[in-house]
Amino acid sequence: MKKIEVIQNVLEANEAIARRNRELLEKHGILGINVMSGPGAGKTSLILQTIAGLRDRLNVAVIEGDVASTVDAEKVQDEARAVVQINTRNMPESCSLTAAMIESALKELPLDEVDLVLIENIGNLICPSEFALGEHRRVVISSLPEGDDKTAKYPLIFVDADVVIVNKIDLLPYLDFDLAAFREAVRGLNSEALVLQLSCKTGQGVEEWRSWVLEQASLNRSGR
Ligand SMILES: Nc1nc2c(ncn2[C@@H]2O[C@H](COP(=O)(O)OP(=O)(O)OP(=O)(O)O)[C@@H](O)[C@H]2O)c(=O)[nH]1
Ligand SMILES: [Mg+2]
Repeated sequence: MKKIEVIQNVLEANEAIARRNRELLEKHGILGINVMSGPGAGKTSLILQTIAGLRDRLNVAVIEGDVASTVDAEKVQDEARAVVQINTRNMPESCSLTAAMIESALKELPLDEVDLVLIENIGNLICPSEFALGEHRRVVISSLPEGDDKTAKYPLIFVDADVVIVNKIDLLPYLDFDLAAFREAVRGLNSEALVLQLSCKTGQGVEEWRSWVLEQASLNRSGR
């Protein structure tokens, strides 16, 4: 019982900070999107594709989460309006970003000059589903080489997603990935989620994703 109480307390404390983060974002009219996936599914690639196509319309800041290294922050630093790297290696929660980490990162960003904050979460499909960050929207990327059974193995992360992206669609001819079964499984867990098939490599489907982001930014500005 004690252990359960402790976990409950950690998550409640996280929720309180997440609410503060969200209020801060809203004060500045910023949309926050939490990008989650297993390692290597394409989070950084999607962030780069998003900035590349929306640069003229939105000022984008990026918060990069990784256990170690600044590899991803270096990839986006020339493209984003601002970038902050969080390394979770020595933190109590190393397998997910937490609201407290985002609170610290937001202090480093020029919030008055930003319309969209893209948060790249730690690459795994388990812990990030537990920790609210104060984001407005949650995106989960599943990529073809991972296999079409991720919904069955890691259902929780799909339940709260606003968008599920099936990335690396360019690899479809080479892999046994049952797209119809995957879509059906997502729908079984979360009937509201938008499912988008795309390739960050070829750009296929990326415009639809960018349109969704623009639409969400405009809904956010009008307070919805
Ligand atoms: N063929 C193909 N490769 C892709 C696509 N998107 C990303 N990749 C490649 O997949 C690898 C991982 O992509 P990243 O964007 O770094 O993935 P990530 O989710 O940020 O990875 P971590 O931060 O390590 O968890 C890179 O070699 C990318 O070039 C795609 O649509 N098609
Ligand atoms: Mg990455």
